[in-house]
This record gives sequence, C-alpha cells and structure tokens, in this order.
Amino acid sequence: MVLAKDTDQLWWRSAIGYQIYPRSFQDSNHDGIGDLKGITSRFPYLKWLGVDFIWLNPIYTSPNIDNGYDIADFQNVASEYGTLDDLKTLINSAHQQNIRVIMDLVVNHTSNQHFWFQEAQTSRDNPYHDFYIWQPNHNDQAPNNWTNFTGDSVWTYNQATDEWYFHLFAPEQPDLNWENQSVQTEIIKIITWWSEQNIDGFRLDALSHLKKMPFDTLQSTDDYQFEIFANNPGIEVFLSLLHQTFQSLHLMTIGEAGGVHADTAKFWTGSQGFIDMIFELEHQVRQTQVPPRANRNHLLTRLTAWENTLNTDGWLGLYLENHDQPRSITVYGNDNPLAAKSLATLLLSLRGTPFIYQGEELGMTNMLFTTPDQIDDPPTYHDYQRFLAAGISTDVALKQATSWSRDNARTPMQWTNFGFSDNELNSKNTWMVTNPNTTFLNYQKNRQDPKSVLNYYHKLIHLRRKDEVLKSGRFQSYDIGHPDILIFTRYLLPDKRLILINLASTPQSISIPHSILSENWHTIISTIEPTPEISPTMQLQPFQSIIWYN
Ligand code: TEU
Ligand code: CA
Repeated sequence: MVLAKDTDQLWWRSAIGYQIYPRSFQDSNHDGIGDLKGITSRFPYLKWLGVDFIWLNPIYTSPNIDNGYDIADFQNVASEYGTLDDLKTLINSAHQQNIRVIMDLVVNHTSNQHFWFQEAQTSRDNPYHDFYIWQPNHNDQAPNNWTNFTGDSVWTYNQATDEWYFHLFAPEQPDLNWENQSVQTEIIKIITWWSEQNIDGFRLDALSHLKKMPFDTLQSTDDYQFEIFANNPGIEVFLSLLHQTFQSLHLMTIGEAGGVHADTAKFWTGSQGFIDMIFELEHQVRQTQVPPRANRNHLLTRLTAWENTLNTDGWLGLYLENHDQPRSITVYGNDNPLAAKSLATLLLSLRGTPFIYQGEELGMTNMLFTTPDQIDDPPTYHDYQRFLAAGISTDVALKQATSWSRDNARTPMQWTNFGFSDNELNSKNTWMVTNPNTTFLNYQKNRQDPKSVLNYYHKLIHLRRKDEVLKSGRFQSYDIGHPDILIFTRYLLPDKRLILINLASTPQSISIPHSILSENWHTIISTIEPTPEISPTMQLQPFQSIIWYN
C-alpha cells in the first residue's frame, strides 16, 4: 500500500516521530543484532503508543566503522538487518498501519569501501577520482592543519596517487566532492530510487557540512573551531538542488544542521528554505562530565530561542535524545522517572515535530560501564585510551570516557527482563551489552504500571494527537526568572494551552504572572497527580510539570 503522497504534503507538521536505532531495537533471529523483521514485529506497539512515522538510522551495507554512517552501498541493506525484501515488507506493513517511514541519507561522505572510493584512490585519472576531495602531497605534510569532528586531521595520505583526501569524520569516511556534478547526479539517482521504494522522506545526515571552505582558511582553536565546517557560503547551491529533487518526489526532509544557529535557521527551513524541518544541535551543553549532567537552563533558553525564531515561518524537529547523545533522564534528571515525565511534557508541548528516541518513552537511563570491552563507539574507546595514556587509573578513565558516550543511547531496547532478547541465554549474546537495569526498568513492567513513564507518554501523545492547538498553535513564553522553569502558551485563538515545565529537582515556590492569571484555566495533566489548579503562588514538587487549557 502506498500512502497518498500528494494529498497531504504537510502531514509531518501534525505528526509525532519515533527514532529507531535498528541494531538495538528488536532482534528477531537471536543473533544478538536488531533487524528489520524485529522492527516490523513492533508496529502494533508503535501504533498503540501513537506515533505517525519512524526514522530508521542507516541500514545500508556498511563495514560499520561508524555503525552504518559509513555506507558501502546506498542501494542495499546490510545482511545482518535482513534483505531488501524484508525492507519492502517493513515499508508495506508500516503503511498499512498508517505509519510513514523516513530513512537516513548520508551523503556528506561514504565508506572507504564504497565502489566509488575503491576506484577513486587507484589513480588521478580514474573517472571516480574527483568524486572525493584531494590535495597533492608536498614534503609529506598534510595540506593544512584543520582538526575534524573526531579530533584528528581532516587529511589522510593516499600512496597510490601521492595525494591526501579529506574527511570530516573517520579516515574510513572520505567526504564526497559536492562540487563535482557527477556526484550530484549520482546522489539524485539514489534519492529517486529510494522514493520508488515508497519511503516517505529522509533525515539528512551532516547536511550543514556539504560545502567546504578554501583550504587556506584559518581554523580557530577555541570553542568555535568547527564553525569552519558548517553552513558555508555556497552551500545553498547544493541545498537547492536537493530541495528540487525532494519537492518533485514529495519526500519529507529533516536536516541535521550542526553549527546552524537560530538566527540563520530561516535560510534553512520555512518558505525561503530548503528543508521541511531542522534538527538544531545547540540546546544541550554539558555542566559536569562525571556524573554526566547537562545545563537545564541552557536547554530551556535555547529551545525558547528556536521556538521564537520559527514561530511564524519554518519548522523545528524537536528532540531531547538521539543515537549521539546520552540519555536525557540521566543528564537532566539524575535518573528520576519524574524528570522523564517532565521532559516528555516539554517535548510534546512545544511547536514543531516531536521525535521520541527508542527507550526514551520507558525512561531508559545511561548505562554504568564496568569493563572497557563493553565500549562499542570508536571515539569513546579513543578517549578511554587517551585518559589511560595521561596516567589516569582504569576505573576513572572508564567513567570519564563513557559518561557522555554515544554508547549510552545504543544499548538494546529494554522490552523485557532480558532486554531485546526473549531469554537469558540470548540476552548474553547481544552486539552490545544490555543495561542490567532492564530487570526492573522495561516495557513489560512499564506497561502494567499506570504511573509509569510509558503510560504518561501514552497519555500525552494522545492528548497532543487530538489537540490542534498543541499541534499547530503558536508559541509565547513568559519570563518568571527561574533558571529551571519554563512557562509558555501555545495558542490558536481563541484557544490557548498553558504549559509549565519544571526541571528543578527540589521543591520550588513560584509566582505566576498576572497576565496569565487573568484568563480562565482548567487543569488537564500533570506529572504529579492530582493536577493542581493555577494560583498566584504555586508550590511545585520536584519535576512537577503541568498543562492547563483555557
Ligand atoms: O552526526 C553528525 C554530527 O554530529 C556533526 O555533523 C555535528 O554537526 C557536529 O559534531 C557539530 O559540532 C551524524 C550522525 O548523527 C552520527 O552518528 C555520525 O557519526 C556522523 O553524522 C557521521 O556520519
Ligand atoms: Ca538479528
């Protein structure tokens, strides 16, 4: 079945997304790796939860240097996940249940195992050579001293051509040369082919990095050192080419736009922009490394800034977690389930399209890593070894390296006492260690407990689904001068919703502004029941968040 693509082109504006990390979602054949059949088997759950579409992290053929973000074949499925037929079944079955399917499009770079690079590296005359970015070798020195996102040089030497090639990520992920029209043509073919497989859109990986600065540009050494890789002049040429393609195929797009700030967001999304929605990367900053804690005030103020910027034009992809971040309940809430409910209230009441990351709705936490062989993410292992080399003890090095590690988000989904496997034996054989707290923090237990994080998500999701104001109303915030509390309304006049988000871990006493009190509000939902009436001064319990309707 194909969902009508052109009747409801703005379907994503009122939708709720769910991000699936295929390796860790559901294993259907007991090899310890999540797979496509596993995902398909969980659609009834997603239906119950109330999500409208899924975003799948990369499932293409890949040597897995970066868990699929190093693609060796754009038009095939990695064998550990199943076959192309399994994917067709997944897409069909999703559509039958009215769930749309978004794939990850990784076109800033490929794997070095991709046919294009295999060819490109052989000689300067090879037809694929200019698919990548090369500089000649002089005196065995890298062409410049730029540092990439993994902390190494952006350049790696290639013997066969006596040249250096450019990579923003690992050396096994050479960057594509977007200046080359043949690259553009090939990428458009790939997008078109996927559209023919009936997918509904793409999450565009590392989109802000497609355009490179001239190589004699100076890279700063401060916190802004990566600005040189983001949103560079000329990127609009590539973005508009992509835009035309997506438009003509009716594909929804959400661009991961690291280094793009709220003030330039309109250039990206909105009536003058190139993509439907934007994933900004500004809202999360670290407060302490160990234990992993993020700055709550920063979260609330940055999200407010983004909401204000995109209030009348443009659209935000809302998220608190993904496969690159530690668990939100841990970094904002010290693993307190009430914090997870408060964060859920934030995620599901802002203007934009909310994305729930698998397990977030259960209140899954960071993992306490106890041995170095539990680390999977290469950059995390790299950090661990760096700490050891600096003379730090094994225990402390492990703690420091893993506290913010992406691995925290990648442990298997906690469906049962055994994680994503159905028995004890299989649960010991997973590609990545399962968080031991799955014995008490899992889907089965959550579902049965009316006060669980999961049931709170379920309630909120269904509240939003049937409320046009929460889906499309505009945003207005009120400053009450409290660092951990955000008060805002969503409005579609004459209807208004008032939302109080409290991320404080201790009781608080606050005053509600008069302009708010002059309206009539009735209580709808609270993270802590019973839902309190609104009053000029309110005593809030830790992580008590509330929604009122007018
Ligand atoms: O992440 C990309 C990413 O985080 C950077 O592009 C980001 O803009 C930068 O670090 C901001 O300072 C994506 C995927 O989400 C990640 O899992 C991959 O490892 C990466 O791309 C490479 O494909
Ligand atoms: Ca499997």
